[in-house]
Amino acid sequence: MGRLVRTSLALEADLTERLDALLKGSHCTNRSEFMRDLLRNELVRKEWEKDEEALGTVTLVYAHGKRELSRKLVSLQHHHVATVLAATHVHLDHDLCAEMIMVRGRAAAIQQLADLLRAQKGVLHAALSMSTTGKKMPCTSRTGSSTPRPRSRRRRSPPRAWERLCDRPAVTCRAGPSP
Ligand code: NI
Repeated sequence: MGRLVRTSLALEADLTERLDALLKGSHCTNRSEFMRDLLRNELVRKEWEKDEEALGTVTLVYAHGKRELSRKLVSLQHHHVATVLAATHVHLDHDLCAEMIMVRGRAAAIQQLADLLRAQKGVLHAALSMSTTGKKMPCTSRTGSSTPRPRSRRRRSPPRAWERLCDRPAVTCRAGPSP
């Protein structure tokens, strides 16, 4: 974990009000957490801009009945086997499928694969979620404590919103007709 350094910011009053309004609507409990998240998002954006190794998820919604579409989508993933880590397929209804494809590799290669998948006839929507491998991400605890307490003496506070989300069981598949 990184060493915490206290710093101060000079912001115009109206900008500070906007910051606090954004903070209220977020999962963060204080300005420090909020600023850390903003900075991390900016660092990830820079990693993508510089075409560094990145992590992403491509979400596709498509009509599986479209001629040859399912085969083409699988074929594209096989041709990018160095970057595709895993894929989850969900049958949304009788006609529609969703696929979440987790990808790791150079940012441009991930973007290219997402663009190719999006361009296939029958794909109704495609979204690329850009994330990071975390290798270059400064790491601190969300509570601001840089030294974790021993496990036996650690008091368990009620889980916060983001922790509750992490506790949800992962749903990776739903019963339905095969494409
Ligand atoms: Ni399906």
